[in-house]
Amino acid sequence: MDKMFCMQCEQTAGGKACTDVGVCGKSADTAALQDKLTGALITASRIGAVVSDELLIDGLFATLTNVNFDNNALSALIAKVGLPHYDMYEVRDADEDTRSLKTLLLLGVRGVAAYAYHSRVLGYDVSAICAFIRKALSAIGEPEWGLNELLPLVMECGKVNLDALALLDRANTETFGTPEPTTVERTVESGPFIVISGHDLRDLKLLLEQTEGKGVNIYTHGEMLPAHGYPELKKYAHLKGNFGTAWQNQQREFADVPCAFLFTTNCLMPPKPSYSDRVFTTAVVDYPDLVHIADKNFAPVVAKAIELGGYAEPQSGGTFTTGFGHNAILANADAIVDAVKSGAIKHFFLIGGCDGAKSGRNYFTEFAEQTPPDSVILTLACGKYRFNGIDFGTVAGLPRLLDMGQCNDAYGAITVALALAEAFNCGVNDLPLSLVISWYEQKAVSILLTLLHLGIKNILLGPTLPAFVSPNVLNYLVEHFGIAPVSTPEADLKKILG
Ligand code: FSO
Ligand code: SF4
Repeated sequence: MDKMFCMQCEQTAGGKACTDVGVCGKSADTAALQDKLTGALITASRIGAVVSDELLIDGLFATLTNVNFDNNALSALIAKVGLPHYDMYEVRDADEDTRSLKTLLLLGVRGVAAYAYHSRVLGYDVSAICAFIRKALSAIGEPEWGLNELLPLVMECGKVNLDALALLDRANTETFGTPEPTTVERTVESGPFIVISGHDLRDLKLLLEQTEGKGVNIYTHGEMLPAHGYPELKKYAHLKGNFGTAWQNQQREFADVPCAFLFTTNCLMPPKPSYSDRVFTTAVVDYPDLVHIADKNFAPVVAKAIELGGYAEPQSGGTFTTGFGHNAILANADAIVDAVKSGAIKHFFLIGGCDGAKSGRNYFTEFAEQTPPDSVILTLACGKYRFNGIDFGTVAGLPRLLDMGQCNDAYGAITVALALAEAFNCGVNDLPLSLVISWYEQKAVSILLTLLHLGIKNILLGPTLPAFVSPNVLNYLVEHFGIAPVSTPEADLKKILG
């Protein structure tokens, strides 16, 4: 008998399911607790038990890939829900289309919950989003429901995720200002420093406040890179730059580095002994034996950074640029429209999504490299690290590569696409725009559902298609939306550009 069953991310074992131990490092007993937690939230939704929005969101976020590996923390969440759990094996053992749609819905609402989390901690009302999450969880527990009942809910999940992304865009800009194009240093200066990873801008702000004037520099990691574009964050002189590359390289890039690391959300990998003494977690992230900061008093992180002392000499690196959110791009809307009309810009590519460890992900580097010089590359999320070190030059006075932000900022890309469609008086699918999306975990699932809800067609998805999509569900997606797996950069570019 299988020790566990998890197929929720792109690196799932054998492209099917992790059944012994997670490729991500999740153990079978942790997987069982995550199932129990999900099952208890399903029970709560089915019987209408009072579970606060906070607990609902935290509980779902804790089950995302690379977030919570700590059995005590998961058991505490289960105890807080305090209800018997729906058996998640009912989903696994359902017919393959029901299982596929229920899994799509569950992973979709996990992604929605992650986005709602950031808005909630900034004080925004997420009750309408949570109402849908409860409806979706309840549907997952419906024994008789199949394709006809579940498909509309899967599509509705995409709509609700759009609402969640729009709310987060508002929450971030109202709290931290409108992102502006910014050059980010990759040189690490001498002296004590902290590297902060994950997506939570509020945690970064709190850390910046608590370290101001303490002689400790702050560097962002992974998905925290776009934070440098926000006026209310970049104003801190000790927010120095960005460290390392995408999440899957952390075990190599963190080894023996003389600083403290703070993880605010995914993607945490099991820390290696060479640096595990200096990794801290906060919020929904947890890992056995690491110090967890529950009260947002980051003094232990600061103390560790001072103890380690940082580098004696600066470690030189290049630069990245970020901060091309929808406001920054649309400030140039007239120039962009003119450039398209004159033929100076012939095509837009959105190449983004999550990064991951598989070698097939070189596709996204090669694809970006092979895009023609009269095209613009919009990017977002950690997949950008596959090519954001490359100088793509400029087109029509704009940088060819525009980093729109985190995966959380997918709303910005949607806003730009809709604005261009309006300017050209056409539909989004008629624009010279192609979406080439890399996926890894459940936030990407919710974004994909949002793109489908908007009727966006011909998305190229890679590096592989999700294991939880059954042949019938895939046929539906191909027939209605023209979704296709990536092939080779050469063939895909030829198909797109004709
Ligand atoms: Fe990446 Fe990880 Fe942002 Fe994900 S750091 S993979 S989709 O958690 O959330 O893009
Ligand atoms: Fe496997 Fe991904 Fe689940 Fe981890 S999250 S156990 S790698 S499918």
